[in-house]
Amino acid sequence: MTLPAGAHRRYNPLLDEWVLCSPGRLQRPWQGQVEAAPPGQLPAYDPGCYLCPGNARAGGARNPPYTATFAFDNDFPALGPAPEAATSEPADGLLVARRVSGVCRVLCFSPRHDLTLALMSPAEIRPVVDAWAEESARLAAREDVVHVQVFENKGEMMGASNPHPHCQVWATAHLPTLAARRLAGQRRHFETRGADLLGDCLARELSDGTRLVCDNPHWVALVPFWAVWPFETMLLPRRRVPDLPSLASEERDALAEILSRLNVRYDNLFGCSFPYSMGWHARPADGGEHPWWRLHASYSPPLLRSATVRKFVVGYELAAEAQRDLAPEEAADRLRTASERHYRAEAAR
Ligand code: H2U
Repeated sequence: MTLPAGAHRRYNPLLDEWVLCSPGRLQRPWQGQVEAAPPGQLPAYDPGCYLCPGNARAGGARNPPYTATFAFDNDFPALGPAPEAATSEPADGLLVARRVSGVCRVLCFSPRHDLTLALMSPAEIRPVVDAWAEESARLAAREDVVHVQVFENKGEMMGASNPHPHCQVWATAHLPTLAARRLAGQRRHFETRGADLLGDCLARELSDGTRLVCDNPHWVALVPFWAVWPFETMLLPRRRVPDLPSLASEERDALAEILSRLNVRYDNLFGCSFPYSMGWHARPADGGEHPWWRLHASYSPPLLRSATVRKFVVGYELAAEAQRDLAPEEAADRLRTASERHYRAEAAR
């Protein structure tokens, strides 16, 4: 496949949107914002942390002396039981508001305050994979839930409120905007081509190779052709599974392994604890089969040039269309050549 050498647009069939790709634009000088360097070494236990074992949380509850993962109801949930207030559905379609209901959970990955997935071994990550699956299954089984969103905000730059390794799980009675677009995109491809969209993309990427980052017998990490964030990646299972609970034991082990490798590569890219937002995308929990849906995870990291210079989603992007300066193929090449031995382990030798 020959790609245009200069500026061009790429189509994202999953979200039915375009991204403007302007390779070479990274040459421009940068005299803009430089972020503070990420915090250095943290203590293994922080008596002031709301998430460490045995500590009191902001809402007053006390964490148990947990030894692996620990999940609890968010003390400051964005959603709760459906409020009584009436919905607003005027006939003219303006000023529409609907009630929402849901459940918000917090999941700690480890009792250790100083770890991240990049610093945990695959054996330590496996309980995290199981906890993602358990939380998803339990919430998806509820009558009042049609969508379960697992996501992790890592790093101050991405708005994480606490460095203790954790993610959140929000389950809702409605299908959120982006999940609905993922559903439409996968369904459209299935109905016109008779196969699942991400399975077809995976086959193309495996034969092309230029956007692959790393893989194992069950998973592939790649930079999507239509990536928006400079070092955005997608994790795809080789078998079409619709959600986390459907993963077999060997697929969960392999997921823990590839998560470890991908996160180490990210940290090694700029020699820092790499910030990102990560989300799992599973089929709607509405009881439907959704044969078009393939489970996938997206990593959206903000860093562009170094540990302290990030990409800003502003200007043209807010006014017109997503845009990137670094070609996805170049980002994949840099992630592919990054070491899988963590720089901190290397420094300790
Ligand atoms: P973030 O770092 O992605 O913000 O996630 C931390 C979540 O933990 C956040 O949603 C919750 C916050 O509401 N939290 C509690 O539920 N209890 C606490 O004592 C502190 C933080």
